[in-house]
Amino acid sequence: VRSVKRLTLLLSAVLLGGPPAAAQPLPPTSALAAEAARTLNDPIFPGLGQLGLDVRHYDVALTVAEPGTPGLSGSVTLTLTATRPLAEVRLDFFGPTVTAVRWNGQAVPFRVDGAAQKLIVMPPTPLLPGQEARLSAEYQGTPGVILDPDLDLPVPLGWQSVPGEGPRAGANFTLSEPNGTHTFLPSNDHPSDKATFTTRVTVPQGYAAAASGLEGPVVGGNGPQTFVFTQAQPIPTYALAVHVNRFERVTAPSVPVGVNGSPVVRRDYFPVGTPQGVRTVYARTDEMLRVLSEWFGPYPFGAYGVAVVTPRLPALETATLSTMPPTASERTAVHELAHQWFGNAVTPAGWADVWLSEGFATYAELLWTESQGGDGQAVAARWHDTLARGGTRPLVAVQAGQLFDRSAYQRGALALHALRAATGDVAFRAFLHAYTARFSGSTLTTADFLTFARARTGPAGEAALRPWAESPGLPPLPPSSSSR
Ligand code: LEU
Repeated sequence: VRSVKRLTLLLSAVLLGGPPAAAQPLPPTSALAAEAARTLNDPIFPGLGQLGLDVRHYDVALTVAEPGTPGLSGSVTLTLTATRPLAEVRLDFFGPTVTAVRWNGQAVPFRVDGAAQKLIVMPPTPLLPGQEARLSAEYQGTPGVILDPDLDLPVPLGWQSVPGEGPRAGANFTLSEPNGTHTFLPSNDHPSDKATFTTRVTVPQGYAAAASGLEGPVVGGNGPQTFVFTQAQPIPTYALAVHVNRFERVTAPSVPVGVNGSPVVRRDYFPVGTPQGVRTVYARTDEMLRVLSEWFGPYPFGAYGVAVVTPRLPALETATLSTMPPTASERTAVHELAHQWFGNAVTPAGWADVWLSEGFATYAELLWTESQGGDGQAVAARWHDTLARGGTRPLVAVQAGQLFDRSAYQRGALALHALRAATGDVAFRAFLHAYTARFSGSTLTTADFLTFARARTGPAGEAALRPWAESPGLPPLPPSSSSR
């Protein structure tokens, strides 16, 4: 499987135009460990983030002058606070050349450490806990390419460029999970530091931009136009969507499944010429929103839809606007929608806990199957079979190659199936509602999850989860939960 993935990786690099000439090959994530003393010390990605830094908001402006080519110019203003005194701010950045940095409007010294993938900024005085500062950075050129050999993913991460070909227009988009956002945006690029975003994207006439959040009025007339989006609820950095393409924006009536029944704006973006068969996969998004919000609680954001891309990459649950390859199935559509609750609203505190995203999103596939009259227990049995044949591990990942493996997905889902079998459907549903109400907008670890499960479902619920969380072997298939 590995060599097939390696080949796909090479192929997709070629299809995407390959790494830009200026990009340096990356050291493995393990080589960035020296940085760890000052970072968040994520056991999987020790180089990411800065200890004590809390980014509240990113106000991002990107200009894409030639869609389909990698170049961009950007400017971002971060609203910062700190939980410990910071004499310097060390943002993750593996992006274009930085031309200016300002601190509360005043030019300040900075340097770029390419090996550590950091933009290091020296404020006039240390940032102290309780203070707020605005850090602005301007940059221009070619984003870096993260092709991490430790990470078993068939795609270079971060800012993607797809050259035009025949009738197909050139396009750009983000595909950043887990650590690609800092190829195009100086950021505290770790899921434990969620933030809100304003994203302004300027594109040539005839193109459209799409990004996470609610769309504001388009600015500009003849010539370049600026599309503006507001993501008002905090999200992890990897979940920021930015898309540039010749798009058809297809709207549908909003669906009243938000907090207190508030309307969820519905819009999908299809590249001009997207075949009907690709669009059909999203024909039942409204019903998916209803089914999943009954299980999980109110939909956590103000909008939902998909942006379809042309390369055959993995799908990604970018916030409010999932990024979908043309090959995605209805099952994938449900999976990415479920990630809006689990991943984007309720976020794992570190990469080791990524099953809290993938296990829940995978379980949503079973819930959808049942809602359509299908046999959920048969789905669970297939997952169990896959794990029995292919091997498995405890839920907390210990290396990068495990982040998106079948244990994160199927074993994580079976842990929830076990909790449901132990508690019955009514209590399981109540648990899920309480869980999203408690952790929406914040982050948690696997230990926090087990503590919360015990508090809500008692020792029986926790006892059902423990072997899935901790046993090196494969626990038995949980029985079907009759509607108790
Ligand atoms: N989170 C994605 C998913 O929905 C996977 C990622 C590696 C692109 O499965």
